[in-house]
Amino acid sequence: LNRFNYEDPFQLEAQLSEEERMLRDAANAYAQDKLQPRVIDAFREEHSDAKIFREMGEMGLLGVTIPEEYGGIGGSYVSYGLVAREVERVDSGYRSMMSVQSSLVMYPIYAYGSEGQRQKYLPKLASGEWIGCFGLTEPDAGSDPSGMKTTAKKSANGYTISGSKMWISNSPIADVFVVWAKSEAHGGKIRGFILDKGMKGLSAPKIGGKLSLRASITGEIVMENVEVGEDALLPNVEGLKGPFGCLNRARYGISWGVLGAAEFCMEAARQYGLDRKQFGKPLAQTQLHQLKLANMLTEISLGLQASLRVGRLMDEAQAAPEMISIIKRNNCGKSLDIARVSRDMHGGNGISDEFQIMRHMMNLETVNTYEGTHDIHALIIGRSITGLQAFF
Ligand code: TGC
Ligand code: FAD
Repeated sequence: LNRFNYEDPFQLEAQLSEEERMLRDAANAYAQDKLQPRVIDAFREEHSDAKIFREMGEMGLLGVTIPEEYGGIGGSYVSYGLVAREVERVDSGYRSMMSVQSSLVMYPIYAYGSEGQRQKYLPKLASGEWIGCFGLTEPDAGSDPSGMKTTAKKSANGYTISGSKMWISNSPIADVFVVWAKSEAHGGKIRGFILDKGMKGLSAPKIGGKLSLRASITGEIVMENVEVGEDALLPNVEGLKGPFGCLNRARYGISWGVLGAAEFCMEAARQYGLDRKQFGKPLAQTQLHQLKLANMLTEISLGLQASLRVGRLMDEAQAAPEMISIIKRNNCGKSLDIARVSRDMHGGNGISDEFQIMRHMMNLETVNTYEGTHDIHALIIGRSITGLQAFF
């Protein structure tokens, strides 16, 4: 009989290349040595440490899939997913900082930008010297970004951008703002613009009082007649496929990331059940405890295999957006359930931040909502099954 290892149920390890394993191990060491010791206080105090971008940059964790000539490491999408899993094993907020920078700021500049824009922005974003944010969502346009009100009007030297964005990760500390607006000069089509911190009329107030992702700063982007040159326009994409092309990558990374958080919650429940005795025996020796662990392990292992498969297809340029919707939706929803059950299995201790489960649980509430809510991804999948769109 072959031996079963609950820590690697389907032998994922054997399905990775040597290069992928090395980057994963480096990300794990960084996350455990440098992020884990500060996360409890950061979450408690709602403190986002901007130094983390530099640290991640030094480790090669920003823009993993971006070619080396622009400061990335030219890694595979599977490598990117493995990094997300290791960072989110510590905290979804730290993974959020990394994935916004990589998939939502560096990717569009790389994929849709001019050579000048690539040279100007990518190396400094890769090193973490500059922090980026991505403005799509607005106060009145969340699940339906086509309803955005932000506009770009042609001006003498470029464009005048007006509008506001809501719930934007990193925005209060950002140097670089990738913002999507309806451009009058392009027939009202959605276009991407790169704005720089300090531009007249541009501000990014912090949104306080979040009970989730407290280690990752979130804000608005307020644009009051911001004047930009022609060189601020991302020249090579128009329409919603611009932002969606970025979201495909970020959603894929999230599908791996949340499983890191789920793995943490499962391992904590396992250990707690082995250590804690009630009714004269370890909790882990009860049927209910084992059933919950078995459910967790099953969902985590299936989710990892699915993300690996989609990652390999992305590396072959064969992945469809609906595949990404399946893994984003499934893995977020299942990880949130796992965190909630693990919280319960810890009894009273489960509500203490020292045990860290409830922080993951609260974080995963956001991750289940952003980048397309659980329900929105169901509608994307449903549209492909029936051929009928049910959004409006
Ligand atoms: P629809 O008519 O379906 O499509 C419009 C155009 O876009 C193209 N397209 C895609 N292209 C690439 N990838 C995809 N996944 C694409 N999906 C659609 C499509 O082909 C079409 O192109 P064209 O050339 O024909 O114009 O658009 P719709 O308005 O009906 O879409 C509906 C819906 C609900 C699917 C979409 O609006 C949606 O996904 N809504 C969710 C919004 C969302 O995910 N927002 C995320 C904001 S960013 C964020 O949350 C960051 S959190 C960061 C962190 O901290 O990690
Ligand atoms: P709504 O769209 O108003 O949805 C409310 C509810 O209605 C949801 O349950 C939804 O599933 C449901 N619903 C909506 N439409 C339908 C329908 N047709 N049928 C059935 N149910 C429906 N955005 C960015 O652009 N950049 C960022 O960096 C970013 N970071 C974020 C960070 C945090 C901490 C948070 C909380 C959000 C962030 N977002 C960001 C925004 C995020 O993408 C949106 O919150 C998300 O897309 C949902 O939009 P909404 O909040 O307006 O909810």
